[in-house]
Amino acid sequence: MKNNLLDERSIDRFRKDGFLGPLPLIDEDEIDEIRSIIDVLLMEDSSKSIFEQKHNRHLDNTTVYSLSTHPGIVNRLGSLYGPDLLLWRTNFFVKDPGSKEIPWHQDHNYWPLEPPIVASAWIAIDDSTVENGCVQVIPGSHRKTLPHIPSVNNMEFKEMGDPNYIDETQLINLEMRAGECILFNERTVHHSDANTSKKRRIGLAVRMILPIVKVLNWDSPNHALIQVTGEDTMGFNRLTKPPT
Ligand SMILES: O=C(O)CCC(=O)C(=O)O
Repeated sequence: MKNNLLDERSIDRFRKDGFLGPLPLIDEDEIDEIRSIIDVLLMEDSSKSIFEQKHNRHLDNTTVYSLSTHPGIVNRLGSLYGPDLLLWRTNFFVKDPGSKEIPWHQDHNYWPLEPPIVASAWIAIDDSTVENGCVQVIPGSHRKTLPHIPSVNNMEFKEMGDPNYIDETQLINLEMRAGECILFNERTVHHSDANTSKKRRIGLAVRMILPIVKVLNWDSPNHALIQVTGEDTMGFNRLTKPPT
């Protein structure tokens, strides 16, 4: 695919299913090198809380920034959402052996975005399999809004999608080789099981928004976004520069 732009069939599939992938992004040698940098980044660091270590490292680390804004992410999302993209957040999802289940959910439920439109790219840093808790999605689930209720069974999040509205028989396991990615949107119902294997599973989730989306300041008032392509045609949000 030229310049990583999506063809019409892929665009239609994203519209129909609410996700796309796994898609190739980074080759094996390069992801091994990136992983060794990430391993160091995620090591315990007494100057940072666990939250600070795992979230928004694109703001202070050039490797995470380059990975988050790889042309295979930006151009594919550009094919779906147009040329004006702002990098809002990045999150490392680290599933060590024994890590808990992440409940079925829709991302828009948790986030301070108005209107609640956000595109996610989830990049596999380690191989991601059924055994170590790969991401699972329900195709077409993005067409409805799901009620969320308090989580049960010691899940990773405090709220989960109401099971009465989720048809788990339709789930797709998105097993990925390290260096592959998936794309999904704010309403795509997704989940991952507890990691019952002996292998770690790390993914980097990259969240891009459009200039029309205002990030409300109820959870991180000082957070700033980075314009990765096009123009910020609205000026609703605080911007900053990439790390150097
Ligand atoms: O990494 C996972 O298991 C879940 C990821 C997720 O919920 C997300 O990226 O929104």
